[in-house]
Amino acid sequence: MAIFEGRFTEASGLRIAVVVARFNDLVTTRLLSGCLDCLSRHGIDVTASSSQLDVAWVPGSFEIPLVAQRLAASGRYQVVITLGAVIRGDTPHFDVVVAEASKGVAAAARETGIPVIFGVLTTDTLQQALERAGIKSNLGWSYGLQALEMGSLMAGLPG
Ligand code: INI
Repeated sequence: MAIFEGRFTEASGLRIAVVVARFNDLVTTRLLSGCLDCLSRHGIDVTASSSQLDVAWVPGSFEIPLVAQRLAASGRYQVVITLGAVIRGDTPHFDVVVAEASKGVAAAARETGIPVIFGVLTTDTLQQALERAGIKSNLGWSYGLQALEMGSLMAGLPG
């Protein structure tokens, strides 16, 4: 019997792309900072001269899937992380943006075979989003961890 599970200690060989939405950048810049802190503490070079990490900015969460798919298909990265914040209170078309972002991210992963981490916060208020982006905890850190786990897991799977 084989048991497949990702490790967090073999990150040095990974190349990672992060796609971040500028919309609600009060929240998304904090998610990015938590994510980079996690990656850095697990051995990823997150400095400006890094050849292991690239960051792509998109206007909003709606645009995340297109860019995530392009980067995943490039062959350069083993994992793509997406970061965004969609806040219901301020967004009449909340459901449309969230549905497109989530379905698009899932499709990008399936169609390329590269894990694409869904790091788009969906909350009712800006306060809730900020609480999850550093005021209480920072989910950006968790998304970084999930990326490391999936990168390692996929590398160990057959096929
Ligand atoms: N994009 C977000 O990432 N979060 C939001 O809360 C949001 N609101 O409120 O509308 C949002 N809209 C922009 C959207 O993602 C696209 O950038 C825009 O529609 C252009 O395609």
